[in-house]
Amino acid sequence: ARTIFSGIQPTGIPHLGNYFGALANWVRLQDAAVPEDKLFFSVVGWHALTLPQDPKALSEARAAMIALILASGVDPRRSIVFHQDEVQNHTELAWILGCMTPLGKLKRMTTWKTRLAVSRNANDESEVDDSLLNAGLFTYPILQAADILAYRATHVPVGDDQQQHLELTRDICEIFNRTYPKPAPLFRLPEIILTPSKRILSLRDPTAKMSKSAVDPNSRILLTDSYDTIAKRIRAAVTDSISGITFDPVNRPGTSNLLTILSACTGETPTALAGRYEGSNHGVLKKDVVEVVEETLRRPRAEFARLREDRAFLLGVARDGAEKAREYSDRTMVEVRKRVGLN
Ligand code: AQP
Repeated sequence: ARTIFSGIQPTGIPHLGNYFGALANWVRLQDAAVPEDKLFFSVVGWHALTLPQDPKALSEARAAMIALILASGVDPRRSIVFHQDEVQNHTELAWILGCMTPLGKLKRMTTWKTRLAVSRNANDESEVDDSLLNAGLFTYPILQAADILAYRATHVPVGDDQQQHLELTRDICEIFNRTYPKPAPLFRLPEIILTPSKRILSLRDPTAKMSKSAVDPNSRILLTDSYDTIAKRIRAAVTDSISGITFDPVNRPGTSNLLTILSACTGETPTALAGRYEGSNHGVLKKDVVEVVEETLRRPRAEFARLREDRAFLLGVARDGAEKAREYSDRTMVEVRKRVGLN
């Protein structure tokens, strides 16, 4: 049997990238699961705190995320949907794992190196602006490892941007098992399930990924966007002035991104789609992208509108989810405490 764990940050309404990269993929895994499999899908509030958040906005996004996960098709009768920050085992395990994680491994994380680079003084590279960095930004890959290992997950679906963190989780898992091997290794080495869909890029700057926290709202399409908003944002998407349509992510990132979106919505490969639009133009391509995106989002959008009115139901799902998550992770923690000598 498989135990699947994945999470999403409550940093805003999910966009097309989160939908294809995470939510829709979770539904696919849920549909393919056998009754013995266990699926944990978590809203990872503690991770959101690594960057400054407005408390009111965070609280709203956190509550909405449960509804959005369900609206995407995750079924709380088959999957355990919960708030990470309601299960204290994650932070306790993160501390224990942190005490056995070599510093060098954390320093090698690309996410950290990128943060560090941004905070460096342009004139003097050795100077770092500390106000842009915090300890949480450095150590959150350990919390991620704890999220996964608390459930002794066997499979973790992630986007390629998360692959390095998953490798670290596997390293930490091996370190724990090696340090406390008796009576038998506690953790199973989690396998990475790379999301099959390609990275969706910003509609305004196709060299960056589509992101919840990018400043320009026109750079993304949200799960809750109306048909008119979808049409406006796709029509304004940055492409290029080359005639005809080809799939060429290096030289034509904007055009290729539209093909990637079309591909994610239809299941056809971007190259096959490019062949179909070869003699066409951006206007025609964009028109079709608008229609397939609308078709894709119509149901989740309507479901979200319906679910958000049912506060009692949503609170019940989160409460039951946290209870079950606690029950499973408690079993791991009893064993962890015993092994490290804190029982
Ligand atoms: N543009 C993207 N294309 C494909 N997949 C994406 N994911 C994120 N952006 C894209 C995938 O969504 C999952 C959940 O992401 P997250 O909310 O935990 O954090 P994130 O990756 O940092 O997403 P955002 O939208 O960029 O949020 P902010 O702006 O708050 O940092 C992950 O599996 C990720 O791969």
